[in-house]
Amino acid sequence: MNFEMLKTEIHGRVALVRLDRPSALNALCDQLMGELGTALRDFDADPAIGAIVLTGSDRAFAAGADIREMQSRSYPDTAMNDFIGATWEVVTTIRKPVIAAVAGYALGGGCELAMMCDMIIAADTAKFGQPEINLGVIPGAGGTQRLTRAIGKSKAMDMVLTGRMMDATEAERANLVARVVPAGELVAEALRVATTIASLSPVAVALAKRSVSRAFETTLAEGVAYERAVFLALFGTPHQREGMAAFLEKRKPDFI
Ligand code: CO8
Repeated sequence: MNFEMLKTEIHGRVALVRLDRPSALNALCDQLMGELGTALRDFDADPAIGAIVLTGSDRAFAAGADIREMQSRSYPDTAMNDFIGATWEVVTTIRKPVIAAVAGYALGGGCELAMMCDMIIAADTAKFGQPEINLGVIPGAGGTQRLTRAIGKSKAMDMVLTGRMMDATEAERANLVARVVPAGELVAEALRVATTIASLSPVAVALAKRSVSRAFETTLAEGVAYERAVFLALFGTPHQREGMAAFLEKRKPDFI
């Protein structure tokens, strides 16, 4: 795939997507978001890919939506053109696991993009924040909702109302990130996690992701009923037979 603001690499069954707009700390302009949507959709449709890692540079995962591009927008235009729309939601429509590997700044839309992924692995240099309040606006790509679900009301209010940044240690303590690793090991660690996931049953992985994601959308009783239906449905797949037989035969399962 050829992009101007992204770099992509294939590592076995894992696709690595690197935001690559260094002149603006990976600010998420329309073109970059369009390219990201194309790359993610293509990898999602490719059966040779089992998981995706989304990363930025050492300095910035992404410093937010592009302020230069947004600055001249006015209310009737933004309402009529829905300028956030589908390009920003695309990550949430991907069926395969997407791991955000965050070093440096993940601010505003950058933090929101990371939170749309299925898990965040952070370098010890990562800095998360929703600084939109300093620009006279508020988060616009799910920040007030996903951050609050991730870290709770009081801390989310602290972040959203003051616009302060949170370092990697605080982010791990607050459950915003799954793990923190030294900056030099970030991409390797994310690729290791993604490679493990990509070696497992693709159907079980997709349904496990969907079931956990359900927890954010529904009641406990409905979520548990959904999980039960998925669990039972997986007994209709060859992967359940292979996984359980491999355990009993004391060998590695072959899901792919
Ligand atoms: N948009 C556009 N350009 C940016 C952005 C951005 N968000 N962030 C940095 N840049 C540019 C700078 O303008 C600068 O460009 P130039 O060299 O041409 O002047 C270059 O990147 C380097 O930035 P700095 O010189 O500022 O670097 P510093 O190391 O001094 O500071 C910071 C780094 C702290 C990250 C600083 O750049 C900063 O505060 N950036 C803005 C952070 C921010 O406010 N983000 C929130 C943006 S609003 C948002 O994300 C709303 C999301 C809504 C989603 C849906 C919308 C479509």
